[in-house]
Amino acid sequence: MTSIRFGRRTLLGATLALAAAPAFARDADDTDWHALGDDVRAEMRWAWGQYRDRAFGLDQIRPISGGAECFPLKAHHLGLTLIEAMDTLWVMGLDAEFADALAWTKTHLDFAIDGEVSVFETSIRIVGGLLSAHHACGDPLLLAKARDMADRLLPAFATPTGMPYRFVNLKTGAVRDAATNPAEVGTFLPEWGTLSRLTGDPRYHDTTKRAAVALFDRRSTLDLLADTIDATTGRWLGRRASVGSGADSYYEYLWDAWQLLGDADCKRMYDVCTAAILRHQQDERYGELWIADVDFETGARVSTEQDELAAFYGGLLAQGGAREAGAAYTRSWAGVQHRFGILPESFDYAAARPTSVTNALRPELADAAFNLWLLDRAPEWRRIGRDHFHAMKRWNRARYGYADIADVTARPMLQADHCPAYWWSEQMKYYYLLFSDTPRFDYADNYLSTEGNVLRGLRRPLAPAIG
Ligand code: DMJ
Repeated sequence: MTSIRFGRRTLLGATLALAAAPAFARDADDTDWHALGDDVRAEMRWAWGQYRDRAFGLDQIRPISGGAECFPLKAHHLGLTLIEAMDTLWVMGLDAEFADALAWTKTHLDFAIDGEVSVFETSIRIVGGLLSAHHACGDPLLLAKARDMADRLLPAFATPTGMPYRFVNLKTGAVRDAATNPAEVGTFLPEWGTLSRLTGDPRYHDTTKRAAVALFDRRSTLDLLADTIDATTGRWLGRRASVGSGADSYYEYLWDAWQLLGDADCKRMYDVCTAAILRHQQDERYGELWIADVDFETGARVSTEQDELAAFYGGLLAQGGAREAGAAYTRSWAGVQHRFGILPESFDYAAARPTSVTNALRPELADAAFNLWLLDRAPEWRRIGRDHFHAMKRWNRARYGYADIADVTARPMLQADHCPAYWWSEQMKYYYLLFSDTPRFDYADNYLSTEGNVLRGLRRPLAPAIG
């Protein structure tokens, strides 16, 4: 794996950029981290109270109006927020709240609905959320529900290539949309491999591994993957290689299958893909490292725009051994955070300006900071997480919960009446784990999924509060 080296000029550029950053970015290291962890927990408890009072059992609360909206089905609620929140509530020791969510799940959760869902979204959120809640408390019904959902998603993988259709009907198994992308093809193995391990049924593991390998086998001679592919023919439909939207978690799950399941094939695939990305996509400008979009067959640069979704990638690079590049990429995004307070949904690093000014309450930079901190415990990663949390508290807090931002460049920032359910599973957990040093988590041996679901590393208290 290659890594970048910074010369004197770029270091000078980075120093000047730092000098231009607002004062709060350079706070002395006097933060009381455990008090900050308590604050995160208090915010989680407050937001959960709003959800419990106004939207309990519904998919997503509308944090400004107090209404609710469905996801991933269009016209039926599955209690998504509750499923996503469970292991976060548990790790924070919010045991009464966890018990409420568990009781609802055991009594009301029913997937036999005549409606279609995204296979990818439903797997990372619902299969993953139920498995992490099962990991927290051991209740066999949670595993049975996770398996029931996986069984309903399975028909999507019945293609000649093994790569899944994007949508499936939960009741009829009808499938739709063969034009897919790396993330929606290959973000399954950690959850489905766990399902196979816990149930003894190899189909979950084997089906999803076949899909991940089928995509890898279609890489270009440069070892790059493009952004769109036909799951039925295996033909590429696009040419753009990216680590952002539509690709991101494919690479994450190659590494994760190695980390969680010890899958050496996936580690080899991760190493091949990552070496190619570092060789062809690194772009160093103004002392910052970015990962450009390039043509997957020629390596020619096609864009200097970065999705905010790619901000997780520095943590992954570092986990996979490219520590220097991972740290540099995360610092590039932290610079954008220092400038705007909250990351814009996309950013052109050559022009140094946002290309989309919204932010869908995104967790990616906190995710990277947490993963980097797990590796070296350097305070700079905690400070990036702290600034992310403080900005969220300042700008995203609404009357009934936390809200998206419609414009990160406006002052005050404009909010939007939406709280994605991943908020309950991701940044609130990353912040808490980053600041609290909780005994409920094994900081040396753990695994968090792309949705922040903990599938390894929860430590049950000696006398469990939850039966
Ligand atoms: C989450 O659902 C997951 O992290 C996914 O992999 C992509 N990003 C969203 C949150 O932004």
